[in-house]
Amino acid sequence: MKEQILKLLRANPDNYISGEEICRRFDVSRTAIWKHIKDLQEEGYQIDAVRNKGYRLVSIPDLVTAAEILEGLQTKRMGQHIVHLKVVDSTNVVAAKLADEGEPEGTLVISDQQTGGKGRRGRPWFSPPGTGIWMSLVLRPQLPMAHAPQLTLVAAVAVSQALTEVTGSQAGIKWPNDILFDDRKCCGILTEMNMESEEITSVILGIGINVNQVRSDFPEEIQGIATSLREITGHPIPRASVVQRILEKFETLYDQYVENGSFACIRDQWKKQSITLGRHVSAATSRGIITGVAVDIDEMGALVVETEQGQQKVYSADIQVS
Ligand code: BTX
Repeated sequence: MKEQILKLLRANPDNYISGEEICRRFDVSRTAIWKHIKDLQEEGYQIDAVRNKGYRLVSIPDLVTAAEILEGLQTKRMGQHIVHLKVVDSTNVVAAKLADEGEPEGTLVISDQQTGGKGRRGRPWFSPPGTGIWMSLVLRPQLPMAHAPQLTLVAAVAVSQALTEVTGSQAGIKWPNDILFDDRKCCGILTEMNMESEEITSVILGIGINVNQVRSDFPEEIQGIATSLREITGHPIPRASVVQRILEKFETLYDQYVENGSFACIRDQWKKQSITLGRHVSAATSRGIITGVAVDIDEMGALVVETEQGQQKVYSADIQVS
């Protein structure tokens, strides 16, 4: 009911909608309406309430609730079911649990804050309240296990395209899972796979984006490497609109990728968004450190590095780019 009232007010930004009309439309009492309006106001919606005139929505807060994300979202599956939480340890953990319980592909878990946000290899992901996007999508791709890491690359293309559009500045992919602006990290992607007898049952795609932080909001240890969309554009950005663009871009690319069953169909778009190719890289792999110039990405998503000993492929690593 609260969502329906919000929809009605949103559709009439220039008019007051009388309490009487809302009662009639939704067949509820005046008291019930007043309670919902109060709840919305507490969430941060500025609603003008004038005796004998009714209610008018004056401004919308920066929220990542289901109501804000679903408003105008142009996807078929991605994000059509949203679990929004105020605070959580990690959205990836919640999404994995929901996936185990049978939630369908496209379910989105999003939180205002994470207390145990995780990066790769057990590293922490700083996820303060109200300023970033901390979200995880449940995926159920029909793919061989060996292809799962490619989903990080597909997501990186979608996110970097969306962030380029939203900011008007070029976002670049640092292989395999970071999105940077001017060599500063704005987004990290963490893909985790669940399997049963050698088959993928679900993949949890976790995406963390710094949106409205200013430099002093970052803890000291990442102040020198992190940035936010606000820093890039010089103004705050509504987080829900960024989530929408990402879901829309990702759905298109993911469907294309799963249908083709190969990263090859995304590869050119990845190259276009990459800031890795052509740069000198140092990759810490399980076989040791590989250094050289990143010259290509192959059809499996491995980074091809030209070293003094010839070309070597890097399948999984942390890399430093210089
Ligand atoms: P990563 O291992 O590539 O990066 C982690 C490193 O990034 C940290 O060691 C730190 O140096 C730096 N870092 C930490 N927080 C931030 C930040 N907010 N901005 C910039 N740099 C930072 C990257 O792992 C993958 C991160 C995925 C995060 C999402 S959020 C939603 C989902 N839930 C969850 O627990 N993780 C994912």
